[in-house]
Amino acid sequence: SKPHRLLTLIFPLNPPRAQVLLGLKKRGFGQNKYNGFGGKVEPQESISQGAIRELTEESCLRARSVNKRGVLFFYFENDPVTMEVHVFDTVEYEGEWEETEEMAPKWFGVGDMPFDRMWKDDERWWPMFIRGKKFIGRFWFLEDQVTIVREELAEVDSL
Ligand code: 6U4
Ligand code: NA
Ligand code: NA
Repeated sequence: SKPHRLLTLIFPLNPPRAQVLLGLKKRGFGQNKYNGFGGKVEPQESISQGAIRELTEESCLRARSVNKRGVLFFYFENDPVTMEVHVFDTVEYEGEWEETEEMAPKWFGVGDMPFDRMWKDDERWWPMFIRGKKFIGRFWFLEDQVTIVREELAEVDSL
């Protein structure tokens, strides 16, 4: 079977869900892009525990609860690795956000997203995300990590 990487992606929303905290990624995969917070799920933790841990490592916020919002699969030309990214939001979190080694956080209006500085798939599923829907998507990228050559995206009732 092909290698498979399990990842998390979590978006802190302010209580009326009008704003979202994104991080400008300072290193590694997706460097110089704005994104939610997240990373690899570790063997001893659940997926939601991984999302909570990564949020704290990358933004210093501590989530008290998280909501499952979507699952995204990414395939890259000439790369056998499938990325399976579990997307969450949180409206219950504590602490003050801080810049970390990996991320420089910044609040954005949910209708005023920096899509030209984000992964290309984000503008496809973000409308579902802000309408409170759950979704499953699959995106096939060229090696340039910009061009999407095929996509499947659907709202779902449960994940
Ligand atoms: P380390 O090695 O600890 O720095 P780690 O934090 O475990 O890495 P990282 O930062 O490489 O993992 O995780 C990649 C992050 O990028 C995850 O949050 C998932 C996210 N991601 C990957 N492809 C994406 C895409 N096409 N669209 C998107 N987020 C993506 O919105
Ligand atoms: Na990360
Ligand atoms: Na990590």
